[in-house]
Amino acid sequence: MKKFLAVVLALALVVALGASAFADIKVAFSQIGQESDWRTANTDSIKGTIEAHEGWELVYDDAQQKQENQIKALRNFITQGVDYILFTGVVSTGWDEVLAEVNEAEIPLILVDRMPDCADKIDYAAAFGGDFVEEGRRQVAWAGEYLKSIGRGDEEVCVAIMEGTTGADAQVGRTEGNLAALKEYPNMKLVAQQSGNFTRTEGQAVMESWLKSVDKIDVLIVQNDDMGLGAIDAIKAAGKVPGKDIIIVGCDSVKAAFEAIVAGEMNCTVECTPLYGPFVEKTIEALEAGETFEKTIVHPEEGVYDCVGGIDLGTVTSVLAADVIDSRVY
Ligand code: GYE
Repeated sequence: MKKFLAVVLALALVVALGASAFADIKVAFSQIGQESDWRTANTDSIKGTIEAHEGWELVYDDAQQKQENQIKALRNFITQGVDYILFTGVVSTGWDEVLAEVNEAEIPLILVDRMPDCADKIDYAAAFGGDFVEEGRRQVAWAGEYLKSIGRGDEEVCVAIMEGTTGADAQVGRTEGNLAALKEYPNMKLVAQQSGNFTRTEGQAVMESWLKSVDKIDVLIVQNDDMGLGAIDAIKAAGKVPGKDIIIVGCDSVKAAFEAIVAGEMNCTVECTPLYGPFVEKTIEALEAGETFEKTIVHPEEGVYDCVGGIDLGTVTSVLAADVIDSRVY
């Protein structure tokens, strides 16, 4: 009897070990860091989706904004033999070699958020990211159209652009869109342009220094909401009224920005969704089922939010209502 029990137990152990060795799909995610509310929501969305999926195991790495950490993490993922790699690069250049290694290891690569500039030269299974040039265009176009709507379309206004992390796809694209759109509004004159690194603290510091060194700023374009919220603190501390003395247009559409807009301290935010979890989940399920995707970058739909209404940017502009704010999870 004892012997029989031992055999049964041993068999059960083999089955259990076998199941854990074969059932788990290891999904690795190389995340940039934790610089903003957008990033937190992005991490939560991807982590949460993978962790909740039966049979999937998450291998997560936070690179603390350092490219060398991301390169190390990717090589680690290869050594561990993960089944999928999710990747967003802190900057757009310098990934050719390590992503070629991922390709050589034949680990399906899913690009999310910020694209590497070598995307054309490497293989990837799917890609989801913001249309950053378009977001940048929308920011300036909103300000230009708003100025027209309040009778300031012919007035020379001074514009400051606070950029995201230098060299990040989101910064490069938004700056390109910002500058291209400024050409459409000759009354808007660029007087300052500097990085606030996508963080609230640096946004506040850059604004503080501008308020001392730049003669006049009428419009502040911030390439993410967090920097805008930091700038609001600096503007208030300098005795000026954010949202009135300085028109502020953000990007991301995080809940805190919605609240600032409703409070009249910010004027508009252009949406960029961080919620890639469901996209990633569907993609991996489809790849597991043997489907393949075209090599193309998918840009999820995005809107623009304000409290003004009636500004046509060729995209949906929504007036912030309580239900929109309440339903925002980030
Ligand atoms: O706008 C910013 C974040 O890459 C789209 O990174 C993302 C940007 C986002 O830190 O808040």
